[in-house]
Amino acid sequence: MANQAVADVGLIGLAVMGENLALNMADHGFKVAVYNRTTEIMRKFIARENPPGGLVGCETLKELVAAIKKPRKIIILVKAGGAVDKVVQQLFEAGVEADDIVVDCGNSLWTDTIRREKEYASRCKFFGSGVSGGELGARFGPSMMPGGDPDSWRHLNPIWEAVAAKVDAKTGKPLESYVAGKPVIGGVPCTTYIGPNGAGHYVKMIHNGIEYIDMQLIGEAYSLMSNLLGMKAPEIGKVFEQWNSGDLDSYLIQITADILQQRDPVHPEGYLVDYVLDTAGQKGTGKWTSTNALDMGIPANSIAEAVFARCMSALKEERVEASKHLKGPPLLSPSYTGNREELINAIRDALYCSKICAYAQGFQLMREAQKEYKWVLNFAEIAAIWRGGCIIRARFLQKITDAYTRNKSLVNLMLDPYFNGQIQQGQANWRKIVSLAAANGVAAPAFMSALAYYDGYRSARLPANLLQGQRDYFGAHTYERTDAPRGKFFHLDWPEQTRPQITIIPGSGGGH
Ligand code: NBP
Repeated sequence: MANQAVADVGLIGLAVMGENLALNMADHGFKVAVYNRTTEIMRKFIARENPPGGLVGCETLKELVAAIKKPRKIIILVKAGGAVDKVVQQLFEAGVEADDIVVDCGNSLWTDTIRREKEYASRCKFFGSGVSGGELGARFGPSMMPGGDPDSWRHLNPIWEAVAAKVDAKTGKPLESYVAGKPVIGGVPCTTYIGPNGAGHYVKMIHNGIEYIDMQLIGEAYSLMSNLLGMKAPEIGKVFEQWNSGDLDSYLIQITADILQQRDPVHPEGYLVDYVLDTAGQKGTGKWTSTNALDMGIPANSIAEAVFARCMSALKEERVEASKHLKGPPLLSPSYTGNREELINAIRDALYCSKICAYAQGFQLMREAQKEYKWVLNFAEIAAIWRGGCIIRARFLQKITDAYTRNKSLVNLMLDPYFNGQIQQGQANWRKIVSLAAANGVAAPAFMSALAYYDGYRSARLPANLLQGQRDYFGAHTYERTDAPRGKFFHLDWPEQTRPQITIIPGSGGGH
């Protein structure tokens, strides 16, 4: 236990993320004062793990505050929500001062971070940082998305850069974080200053929204191989293994290959995935992304579809019952009698094209949010720090980094020549897979919604003209005309008038 300020940094919350991030910091030479609300957890952690002199166990927050050198840097890794505010209040009581930097590294809602920074401004420098990579990421190198006061970032930067995952400067490929147990020096760290107040947590939320759709798309590819071709889990696992050596190379594809080839511990003759119940949980960040998309009016339909797909999966009992009554086309196994290799390639193309749309939606959200919150986000850097450490890390992210490096004002990722080219190459197969899914009654909401996004976005004219007619008919909500300047609104006296009269309405339209 410490009786003087010896630690470089403090950490509160010793669950999965906190313990591992503390060890990661200690490995990189930072002395870390650690505290957990339940003291026994801290004691056990120190007894089990303490690398020589790297950790300072603290039984109270007062002890923790006293143990850290000034200006103090204190990381909070507790359950997101009210617990963060409780801990901050307790830190004030424990002696935290106005120059101290209190960093919330949990999955906090970005608007909470904006509020907290303002609310606590006179008592500490409150800072928010997204951390992605789960347990292993926290231990060996996560992707970190810091947001807050730039001066605080100067103090945090050396720690963040040291502990973050590293990628090769030229190829963007993740590097081993530790060789022979020693942290690797060099490489480009997967962290960069994102922007003020809630920017870091916002970008982390988008990362998680993209993670939802990435996982859903992979799930649909698996389902299509299983339902259309009658393939078994390990065979599909081998396909994912192959895909992982091409453009789809990513952490999620790699773990999917492993998961599908994992034998079941209870029935070793079978495969684990076949015994896992098909109901997915969620912790809310995908829902936040989708709600934010609706709030800002951005068509992130595939991200929302991935959240709804989890909601649908959760209706297990209802689905089981409905499956007895709601008939679709007969599901033969295999129902596809064409060339199997060609179909597998088509599924790969559909996955890749859908993935481009999903990321386009995530970046479109960030583009809009920066206007709303007056941030200046660097999309090339955001894509670059997702190349390693985080759950969505992928070869693909180097392509996104390149796209935004070529054109930092790119309006939509799909318009980048590389991604546009990929969609042109893959779209016939993408359409084939969506058609086959529909014809065979296989649910593929993410593939389908991504295609709808693509077709909607590339349509110079959509049927919203009719919709505006309907809105004007029942609610006098007005419409704009193709033969008049934008912003000029018209209303027709429907249909009671024998000869409809057009009225020009000053100002904007409204209503439902
Ligand atoms: P959890 O989110 O499971 O939270 C558990 C920790 O919060 C424990 O240390 C617990 O202390 C502490 N805590 C709670 Br709950 N209420 C508290 C309170 N009122 N005062 C003080 N401490 C309190 O931990 P986690 O999974 O390590 O995640 C930490 C943060 O990182 C979360 O925001 C999470 O969303 C985010 N995150 C998690 C992952 C992941 O893979 N798990 C990945 C990325 C981000 P106790 O031991 O006394 O109960």
